[in-house]
Amino acid sequence: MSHTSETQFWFVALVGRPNSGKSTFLNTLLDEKVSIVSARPQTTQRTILGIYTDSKVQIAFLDTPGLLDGEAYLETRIHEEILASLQKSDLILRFLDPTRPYGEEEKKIDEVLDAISRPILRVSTKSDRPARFPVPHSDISISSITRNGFPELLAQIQKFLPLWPHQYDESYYTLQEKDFRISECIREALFLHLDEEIPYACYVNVEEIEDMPELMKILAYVSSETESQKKILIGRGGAKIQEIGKHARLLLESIFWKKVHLLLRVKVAKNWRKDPHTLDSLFR
Ligand SMILES: Nc1nc2c(ncn2[C@@H]2O[C@H](COP(=O)(O)OP(=O)(O)OP(=O)(O)O)[C@@H](O)[C@H]2O)c(=O)[nH]1
Ligand SMILES: [Mg+2]
Repeated sequence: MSHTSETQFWFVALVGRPNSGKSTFLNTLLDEKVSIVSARPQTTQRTILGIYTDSKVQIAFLDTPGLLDGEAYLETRIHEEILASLQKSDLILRFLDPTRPYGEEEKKIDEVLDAISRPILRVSTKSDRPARFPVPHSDISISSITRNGFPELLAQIQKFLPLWPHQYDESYYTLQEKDFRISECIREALFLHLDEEIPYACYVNVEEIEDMPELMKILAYVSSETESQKKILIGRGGAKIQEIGKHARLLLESIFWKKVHLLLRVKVAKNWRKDPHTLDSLFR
């Protein structure tokens, strides 16, 4: 850990509407799978810490959930999660997606950010694709496919960073608990293998982990809201849940660098999205 006054450190929040490419940016920058990604909006539900360190600079990125204008219980928790991360941050990277129009969601984010006085860098994302709706007043344009704009963005961030000792050992790129990481990988698999509402109607809890030097054994439950969702989750002869399990297992093996045995069981938890106890356990 570096303690010299020559080093720089800060918390930098990634904020923007769902699907604008926040999590992909973080994974690409760190070259590690810290945050799950899908083509569907609202993939990230909890703030994910990703730590970037070089010889001089350490940046603790807070990858926040996409900001949505919802009134429901789950959305309220997600909103609280975003606000807490904004409070913690010293600089905000506002992600703006030029492949979609600047809509009501963006105005809502403007309002939230106006209420939090932090410096903001406006980052136009997905520059490898045609910018059908160019971002007004963008400071920088990046692509997480080509890494175009990454060095320039880091240089711009660095101008804001105060001289400050690095807060994390340089070998750390995240501080997520093992069970959280596992449940996130399973959630990513749900997003990739199930259509429409179903991934949003499911939550995951990891029941048992037996972690040995060359093998990790995991028992996890996927809970859906209804019996009919449970049927779809399981699929014909268990085919769907096997596909989901395989995706999650491969992801976990690449993260933990060991063989993984993953047993997935499916349950129904009626109305869990309105149940304060379940939400407490997910947003603990
Ligand atoms: N072409 C292209 N696609 C991108 C880029 N960055 C992200 N994507 C795609 O955009 C989709 C959303 O990416 P995410 O990183 O999950 O977006 P997010 O902002 O974290 O979304 P939420 O977690 O829902 O708020 C995925 O399909 C990514 O592959 C990029 O630079 N170029
Ligand atoms: Mg995300």
